[in-house]
Parts: sequence; structure tokens; C-alpha cells
Amino acid sequence: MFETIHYQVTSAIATIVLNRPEKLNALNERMTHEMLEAFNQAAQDERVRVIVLTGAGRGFSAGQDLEDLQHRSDDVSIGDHLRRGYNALVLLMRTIEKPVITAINGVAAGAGMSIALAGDFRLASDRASFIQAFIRIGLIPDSGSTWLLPRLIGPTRALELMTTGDRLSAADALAWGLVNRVIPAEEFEATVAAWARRLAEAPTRALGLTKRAFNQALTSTLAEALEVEAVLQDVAGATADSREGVQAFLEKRAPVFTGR
Ligand code: T3D
Repeated sequence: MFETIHYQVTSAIATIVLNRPEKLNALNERMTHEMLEAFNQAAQDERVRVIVLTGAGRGFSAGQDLEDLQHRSDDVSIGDHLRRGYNALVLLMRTIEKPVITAINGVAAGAGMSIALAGDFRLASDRASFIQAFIRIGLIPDSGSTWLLPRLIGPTRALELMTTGDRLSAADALAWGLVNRVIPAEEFEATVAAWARRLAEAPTRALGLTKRAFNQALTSTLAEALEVEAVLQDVAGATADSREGVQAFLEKRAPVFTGR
């Protein structure tokens, strides 16, 4: 059904693989729309409790396909292209109430880096690297980088990366707080799978509500954040998983969460 990505659901884990390895998974219009479709499917599929996004081959994604950009019709402005594609995708990744792991197997450049940053958990192979490539082609950072990057690594380092277009290694990305873990390439797939399994067995509703509260708090006052916590805790406290968590604690056994 998809041409530029692979999508599969196994054991509550939806895996989306960007699949144009010969171009380091550069993003053409079709791929962006297929990603949107896959994330929407995963959001709506009740079996899915975690979503993993990764790339085939040696790249995660080299960002906008520049051949595609060059041959694009003049009828669509860059701004409209962003609004319809990357903006919608990044917003969806940040607001889906299921955890999203971006498993960054190789280079993530331009919009490919922005999409990598939009994951709730960013796991990098030791072969990964990060490039705010926009400036190299006379563009400004887009697809959420201006918002996400300074929040992750601070304004000083973010502006340096954005204005130089220098490559950031996986090791520096870890030291700067851009990724959660750096994993040796040989162990990458297994480690990502273990993270995904752990999240798939967690109380999904509480994870989703945590994500909502966390994201809202990034732009709110303390008073607003406290109120959001109170409202969402009502919802979390009424879930079957919360009842199971308390019961399991009292019975001195491991909880079995079902995601409800
Ligand atoms: O309107 C809008 O949509 C605006 C939105 C913009 C958002 C953006 O993402 S702007 C930034 C776009 N991305 C770039 O500028 C990055 C371009 N790529 C590179 O600079 C390099 O490829 C990398 C530094 C990422 C990796 O370098 P390297 O040496 O490891 O690989 P390579 O040899 O450059 O690339 C391998 C192949 O992929 C090569 O094809 P070939 O020669 O083997 O046939 C290369 O042309 C192709 N490729 C890599 N990136 C792109 C690409 N083809 C099209 N578009 C790409 N972005």
C-alpha cells in the first residue's frame, strides 16, 4: 500500500521505516504524505501502544529531496508545502497520545533532523549524526527545528548549529541532551526493540496524558500547568491501568497493564 515507507504492527508496536535508502531517505512529497498516513493509522489503531520511526540503510533522513524541490511546480510556495507536509507531520508526532521513538540509525539532516527531534524518545546509533543543513542551501530551519532544538540543547548551541550547518556527532548529541541514548550500531535494533517493548507494556493512557501535560507545560505558567495536571489526573485515575497499578502494588506483584 505504501511506496516509500514500510509500515508494520507487531506486538502493539507500530514501526515506520523510511525506505529510500539510495537517497539517504530524502523526503519527497509522497513520502511525507505516507508518513502522515502511517502516523494517523497508528494513532487510531487500538492495538498500537508505541510508534517507532527509523530509516532503511545508512541514513535516517537527509531532509527535503532537493531534486524534488527543484522540479516542484511554482504554484505551491515553500510555506504552503511546509504547512501541508512537515508541519502537519511534526504536530501529529508531538500530539499523538502514544509514545513515539525516533530511532536515528544514521545521518539526520534538514527536515530529517527536525523529524528526529520530534520523537518523544530519541535513540541514536553511534553512526548517527545531525546537521541543520538548511543554511547550507540558503534556507532557514523549518519543520519545528526553531522550536525544538533550543528547548533540547539550549539557545547558544542551537543557534550555532543552525547558522553554521556543522555536523553534530552522536556522542556530542548525547552530551548536549539532544538524544536519550547512543547505542553501538550492532546493538541498535535490539536496544530499540527493548525500549519499544517496555513502552508497549506501560500504562498507555497515562503515557499519552503525560505527553499532553508535558507539551502544554512547555508553553504555560506554573498555575496553568498545575491545573492541567489536576484535570488530566482525573482522567488517568479513572483508567483500568491505574486501578491495576494500585492493586498490583497492594498485592505485591508486577502490574499487567492493558493500555486501557
Ligand atoms: O520546500 C521545502 O520543502 C523546503 C523544506 C526544506 C527542508 C529541508 O530539509 S532543507 C535541507 C535539505 N537537505 C539537505 O540539504 C541535505 C543534503 N544532503 C547532504 O548534505 C548529504 O547528503 C549528507 C550530509 C546528508 C550526507 O552526505 P554523504 O556524503 O554521507 O552522502 P551523499 O553521497 O551526499 O548522499 C548519498 C546519496 O543521497 C547521493 O546520491 P548519489 O550521488 O549516490 O546518486 C545524494 O545525492 C543523495 N541525497 C542526499 N541527500 C539528498 C539526496 N538527494 C536528494 N535530496 C537530498 N536531500
